[in-house]
Amino acid sequence: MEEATLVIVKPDGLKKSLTGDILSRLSKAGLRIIGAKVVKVSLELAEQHYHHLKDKLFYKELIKYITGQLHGENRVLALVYYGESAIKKVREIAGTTNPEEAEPTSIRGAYGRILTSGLYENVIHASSNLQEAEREIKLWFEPEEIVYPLYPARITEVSSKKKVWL
Ligand code: IDP
Ligand code: MG
Repeated sequence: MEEATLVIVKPDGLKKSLTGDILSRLSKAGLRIIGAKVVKVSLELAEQHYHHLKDKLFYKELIKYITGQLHGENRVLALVYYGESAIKKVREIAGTTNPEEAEPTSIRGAYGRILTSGLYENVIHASSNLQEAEREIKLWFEPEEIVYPLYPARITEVSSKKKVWL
């Protein structure tokens, strides 16, 4: 089945200049990139993204991680990949959650580590199932930022302030 998945290159990936290598590893899956942007992660976005982990002991540290407070780098690269079995293919290339248990040839196995706080610093995020992918893609991207009619969307009139170039 053709499906979409969200990938986030986390702040450690950017800090260590791993973006190029990560993208070329992911390109081996033969998927299409249908959305991509650099995002400054707000506390609100971080909390929504990781809401299912809010009871975990590592949650506070995880929020600091994704908002860049651990790396002095509040920037992530968010991407949407689309194609046959995209979720599984990307998870395989990413490696398992714990970087010490991940295949050494996977992204997390090659570049991840466990911090002294116990947090898994594992370089990228990848959606783990269809439902999660849809929720996450809708959280991180507006319909117009994706060059493919992925999920139903509607036109709405909004009157709000917008920043424009001088
Ligand atoms: P995933 O990123 O492989 O889908 P999740 O369970 O969704 O794993 O956890 C989100 C993130 O929280 C992980 O990528 C990792 O950075 C961190 N994390 C998850 N489980 C643990 C743990 O047991 N100890 C420390 N950090 C963890
Ligand atoms: Mg997850």
